[in-house]
Amino acid sequence: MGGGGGHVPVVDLSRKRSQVSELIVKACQEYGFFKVVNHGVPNDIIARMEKEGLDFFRRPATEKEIAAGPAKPFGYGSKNIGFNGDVGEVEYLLLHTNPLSVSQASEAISNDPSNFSSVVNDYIDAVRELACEILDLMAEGLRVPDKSVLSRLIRDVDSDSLIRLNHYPSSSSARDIKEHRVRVGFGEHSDPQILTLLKSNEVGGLQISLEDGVWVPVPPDPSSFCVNVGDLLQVLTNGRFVSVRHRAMTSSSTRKSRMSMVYFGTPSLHAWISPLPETITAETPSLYRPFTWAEFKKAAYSLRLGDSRVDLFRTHNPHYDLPASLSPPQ
Ligand code: GA4
Ligand code: GA4
Repeated sequence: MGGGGGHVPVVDLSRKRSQVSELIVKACQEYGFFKVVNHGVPNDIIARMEKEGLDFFRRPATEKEIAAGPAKPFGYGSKNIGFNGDVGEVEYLLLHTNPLSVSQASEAISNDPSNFSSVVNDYIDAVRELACEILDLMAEGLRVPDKSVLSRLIRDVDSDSLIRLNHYPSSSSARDIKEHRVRVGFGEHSDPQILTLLKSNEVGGLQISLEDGVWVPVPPDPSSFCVNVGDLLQVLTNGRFVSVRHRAMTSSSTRKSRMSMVYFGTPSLHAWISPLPETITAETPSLYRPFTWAEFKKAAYSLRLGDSRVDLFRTHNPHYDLPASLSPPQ
């Protein structure tokens, strides 16, 4: 695993299990981010998903708008992120991972909906397995006796997990390229969920933020998955793991566009989230109060993209008594 000097941690999942789990814990504590190689997700499953995404984004704007659908924030979107005025140089497809939602969304997205659903479902099944494997390794590294306590949250049949395809157009003019002019594709934020697995093509743009606010570019590498610690995992580990702030910039040096495929491992809406007992000690008492994913999600969508959400749920926070609009029904 490399660290510092502009490098990001890389974890080889084919190495000895005890070493892998240690490296993962270290990366999650220091960065909230790492790359995995030898991840076991079959290349053809990735390639087929990539093709569906590129075929879709290549279609004329008028056809893509039809795929936008009424169920905001799901379906196709362009430039607008969330509901509170955030924008970026990005177009996307956002889907719920449950098979019924996938098949319904496919009707508006593809001319061959049954093929589209089966490609997307295969991809979802493969990345969910990888996410669960990584969560089990984290639990082992944290010395949590119940090894599947984290992965169970996203294996739930009512999991609120998402899949998102982001397409970042390449710089529009020769002048942009010449002057290395970059624009914000997807602005600085942390992911609200438990764990994010991101796969991109060979075009760069992803950057992670270190604690001191320095931006570190993540070199594009089609053979790896990027793993982000989400807000819920920060809470579940009582702040030992940090949810990494990251952003995506449009490219300045190539005419090729960037596409990323992102899986957000998420519990069910009614799941209760609070620090695992093993992470609560005399020196570090529980930093967060218990809440449901539904409550956290509502808070996330009521704030701006770059706002910190976890702070609202800290036990010592003056906002502990949340406004009624953010409180769970009692
Ligand atoms: C960031 C991670 C996922 O892409 C996402 C995003 C969601 C959206 O685009 O609709 C959010 C954003 C993300 C964080 C805060 C809220 C919700 C936009 C926004 C302002 C789908 C998610 O779950 O949270
Ligand atoms: C917040 C959490 C759950 O209550 C909910 C909500 C959903 C709804 O249809 O009421 C959303 C809202 C919640 C977040 C953004 C989207 C979806 C309304 C809305 C504008 C059921 C959910 O899943 O997301």
